[in-house]
Amino acid sequence: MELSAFQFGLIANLMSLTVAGMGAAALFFFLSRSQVAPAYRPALLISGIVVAIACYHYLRIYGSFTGAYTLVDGAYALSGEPFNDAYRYADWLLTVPLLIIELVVVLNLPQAEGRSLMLRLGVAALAMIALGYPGEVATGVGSAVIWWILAMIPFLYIVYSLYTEFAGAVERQPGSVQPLVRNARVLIVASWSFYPIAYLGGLGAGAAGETLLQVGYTLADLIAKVGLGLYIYAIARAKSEVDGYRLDATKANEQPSLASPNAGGA
Ligand SMILES: *C/C=C(C)/C=C/C=C(C)/C=C/C1=C(C)CCCC1(C)C
Repeated sequence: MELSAFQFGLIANLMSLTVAGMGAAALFFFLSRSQVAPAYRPALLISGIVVAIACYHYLRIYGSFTGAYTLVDGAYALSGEPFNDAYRYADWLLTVPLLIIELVVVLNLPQAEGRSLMLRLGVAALAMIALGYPGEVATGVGSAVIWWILAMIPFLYIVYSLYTEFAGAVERQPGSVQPLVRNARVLIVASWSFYPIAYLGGLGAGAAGETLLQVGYTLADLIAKVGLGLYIYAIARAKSEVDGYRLDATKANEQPSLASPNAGGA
């Protein structure tokens, strides 16, 4: 199968942009922890770990993708080196349960309730990815569709739980925080729905199917990881404010290099 120069460039450039986006987001989430009350710092730490893991995997995905094609007469032909799909699935196996944990942790739920939600949604997420992988690498369309249907069961369970059980937890959040949490839930359901669609798009054999699959997964990863992380940050800021947490104004204004006459000297 051959990709046009446009298709190859679109996919490779988007993967490269994602390396940069994930890396920048990791710095932002790690360095922003001091902006929120201590109770919400673990959620920002987990957001940062998720995008750091994805940054590493996108480096590998970019390398594997560009190695799998070679320029022949203005188009990109397969080089013979296979593109390694397992980088994506290994990434999801780690990051999807962590995304669920960051969402539950930022809500600061009673311990038993939070743990039960994390456990059930986390196990469903692992089952969804484990059931999707055999279909992703299957050669026949028939078996790919069967694995897709099986993976849809835990996927739909997650969506269902977010609108039933999780909804109860949302209702108990402070008023100013509720709309943020509801929007974060919409972002999760919308961005996660990209994946099963891109997977089916990839079954449409040929260059267009491959382009749809790679572009779909890459954009969805950016939105699901960086986009959700920014919501988690906004929720953590709003909850810190409700809790009465204030950044120490005097300390925040203390810029040693500006305030100290000796800065840069001895
Ligand atoms: C950061 C990565 C994320 C949020 C990945 C999410 C992945 C999914 C929601 C994948 C779902 C799939 C199905 C529902 C069926 C077909 C197989 C999958 C694994 C692509």
